[in-house]
Amino acid sequence: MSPRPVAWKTRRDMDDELQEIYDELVRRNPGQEEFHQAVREVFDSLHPVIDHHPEFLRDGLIQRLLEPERQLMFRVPWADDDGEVHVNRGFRVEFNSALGPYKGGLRFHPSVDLGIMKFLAFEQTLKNALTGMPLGGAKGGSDFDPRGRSEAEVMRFCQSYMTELYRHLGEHTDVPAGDIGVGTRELGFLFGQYKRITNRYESGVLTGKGVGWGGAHVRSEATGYGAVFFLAEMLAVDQQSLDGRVCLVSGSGNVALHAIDKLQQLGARVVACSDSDGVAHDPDGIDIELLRRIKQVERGRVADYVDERDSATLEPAGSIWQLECDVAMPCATQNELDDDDATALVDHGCTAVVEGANMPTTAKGIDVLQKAGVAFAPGKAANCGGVATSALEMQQNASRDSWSFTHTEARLAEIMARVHQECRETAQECGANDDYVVGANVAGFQRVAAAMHAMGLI
Ligand code: NDP
Ligand code: 2IT
Repeated sequence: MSPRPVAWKTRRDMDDELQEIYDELVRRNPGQEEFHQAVREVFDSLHPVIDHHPEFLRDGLIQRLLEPERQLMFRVPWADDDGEVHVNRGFRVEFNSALGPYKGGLRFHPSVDLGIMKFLAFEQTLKNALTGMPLGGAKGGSDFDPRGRSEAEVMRFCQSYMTELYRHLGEHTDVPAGDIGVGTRELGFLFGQYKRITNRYESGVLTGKGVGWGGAHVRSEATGYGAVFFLAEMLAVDQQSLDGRVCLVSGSGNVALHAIDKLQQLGARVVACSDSDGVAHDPDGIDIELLRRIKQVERGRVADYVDERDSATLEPAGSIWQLECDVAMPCATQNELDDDDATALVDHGCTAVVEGANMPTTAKGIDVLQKAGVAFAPGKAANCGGVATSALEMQQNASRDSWSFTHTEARLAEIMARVHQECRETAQECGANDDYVVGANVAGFQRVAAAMHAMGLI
């Protein structure tokens, strides 16, 4: 989009046509609040794009972009260690393939339903476009709850899930990865079953694989590391650095652990992390090696961390944003940071919020932060390092190559710097200086819309 001043409109000022499209979306997708929320946020950014590209309002392009290309729902039967049979629901929402094969993670969590899958797949479509890599958007998973399940039960579940999903996958068709409840262990079980059913060693069909069997260095670290690289770029705009910054990181899974690690490598002090049962407050700074052992080796809880660490106390679940900090990184789940949390962060002097998770801040929460002048980075920009490194894994698989950790981390840092720059420039072109939400939404949307427009009525 060429630089040109456009009248910036507020989020309450969507024009009639976009409002009609949005109302129709809500009517046709009842009860899918997270999906409505994700679309609404994008719509609130879109006026400058439509000003420049009125053709995007023609031929139903926006309506087509809001309708997933394909939505799969299937039965996943499995037996627990006592032989009792369970039936879960499996999902894969193949949202958009204008830019490349469907790409996005799998989530195993009891809260998973079709609306959650659609919000995540829609976000993923724009996020993947923002990386500038040839990736479509998708999300999948199940309402299976891995908590308290034995490794054998998790394996049987993964095998049953893949027994249906495999027919929809392929390195040029649909390429899943991990998300909440799905890490290297689960991807191993899923890849093993795919290989067995198809009799193909098709490395490029899944990303986030183990480094010894087709996985890329840095893919596990990439989402958390990438979000911190994005934060460092934001601070650098004002000639600031992470050195000495006090940070809060919610969650204690894949994204949170690696965000904490990189923050501390860059001189910050992370004083709290969490899970759904509580918050570990550790004013001395989180001992990352201890946390890693408890979470990754022992599959324990943050309460176990507090038990082993003298300087730490256990605070109630959901209370992390009440603590003092310079920087907050929500890295657990959607809508975990609301307007009350945002107000507390502002009152306690927080100056930057960077989303490692997908849509962790409510719309009202974002409003409070932006109005208070807190620098705010939305997930689709800040956490895109994960899927971008998945694309690097696909490149390596396609060329049967394997890059070093150092080389891959440098590529990730470059990508995050480029995405940061593109968000800033796009926001400026839209007359919305420093608004990373507008920058990310517009830059991602334009790429998908332009490709769909070029391809005719798809
Ligand atoms: P993990 O399963 O490794 O960790 C999830 C963490 O979030 C756990 O600490 C978990 O606590 C907490 N959590 C999850 N659901 C809830 C909930 N409903 N309420 C409170 N806490 C919750 O997942 P990831 O670290 O991979 O994912 C975290 C976020 O990052 C998600 O939003 C995901 O979509 C996003 N993301 C992940 C990417 C990746 O590469 N893995 C890439 C980009 C974004 P508990 O154990 O108590 O459930
Ligand atoms: O939300 C996300 O970007 C992911 N869970 C990672 C997706 C991927 O395909 O690497």
